[in-house]
Amino acid sequence: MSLAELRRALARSGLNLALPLPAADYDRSVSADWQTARVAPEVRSILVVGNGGRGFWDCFRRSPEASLRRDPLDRYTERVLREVAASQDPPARIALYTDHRGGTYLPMVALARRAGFGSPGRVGVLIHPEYGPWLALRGLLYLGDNLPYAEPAPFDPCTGCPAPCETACRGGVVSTAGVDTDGCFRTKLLDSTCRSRCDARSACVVAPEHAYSPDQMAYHQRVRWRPSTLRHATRVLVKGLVER
Ligand code: B12
Ligand code: SF4
Ligand code: SF4
Repeated sequence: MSLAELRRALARSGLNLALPLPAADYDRSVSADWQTARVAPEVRSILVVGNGGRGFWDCFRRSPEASLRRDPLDRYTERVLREVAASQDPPARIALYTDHRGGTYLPMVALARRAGFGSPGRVGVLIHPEYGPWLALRGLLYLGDNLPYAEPAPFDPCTGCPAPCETACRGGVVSTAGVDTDGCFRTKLLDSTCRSRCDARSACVVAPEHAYSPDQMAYHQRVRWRPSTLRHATRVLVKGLVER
């Protein structure tokens, strides 16, 4: 399947961002457990898959997974990626952004940057030239073909920007140094508004027309309570008290 055909197949389900990375570039970015020699020795290219704007959410809302209680969006993503992977000859392997090997997640942001998804903005998340901060990284396809790769063009949206993201942030955690992720998480625990929307992200001047819908935003902003989240929450709350 050509890159254009792969993109069309993914985009039909809302995964409208897919950029290839040569296997050697991928191997330079990941830990030992994630090397292609261990994950899929025969691969030549890795397709980094994500979504920008609202389309993916709309496709998901119409899917059978939307009524599931546990991780419905991730389960929808997994089905779509598996279906596209199975249509390859030979079938491709997949990895999801939530997968870990040897206790390590994939460095999805580093891989996406290298593939050309954009640059990290002051507001923390990657800023994409067309979709601004309104994108998410969903997973990878490991493919046997050599897909065409182009070095990403330089993109620096924050230099010279008046940075309305900084003043809009409810926790005061966005600065020229980027976002203080522990401070942001602490604010989310203490301020319920940040558990349903991110005013800093919404203030970004790049591509506001692609902003997530309120229900899409609320889904992504919620805190998912798991044992690891509890440990993380305790750590950032204690750190906040010590820093006072
Ligand atoms: C674990 C995780 C978290 C944990 C981090 C806990 C911890 N410190 O270990 C928690 C639950 C707190 C979290 C929160 C968020 N996350 Co997160 N997270 C991940 C995940 C699944 C793994 C990160 C990792 O360990 N990578 C491997 C190591 C080697 O790479 P790393 O870059 O050094 O990892 C560190 C950073 O990624 C950082 N981190 C995690 N999330 C985010 C988000 C932002 C904006 C920043 C600046 C840093 C950051 O924590 C990691 C460990 O220290 C990734 C997906 C992935 N596989 O990368 C998403 C991911 C990085 N998260 C993402 C997002 C959007 C968020 C949130 C904004 C979600 C939200 N709407 O609230 C928040 C913001 C962070 C904050 N303010 O606290 C996106 C970023 C996408 C983008 N467009 O740039 C990712 C890629 C998921 C996705 N589907 O797109 N996250
Ligand atoms: S969620 Fe709240 S604290 Fe975190 S960056 Fe957005 S506005 Fe700031
Ligand atoms: S508002 Fe400006 S400074 Fe803030 S993240 Fe967007 S482009 Fe960067």
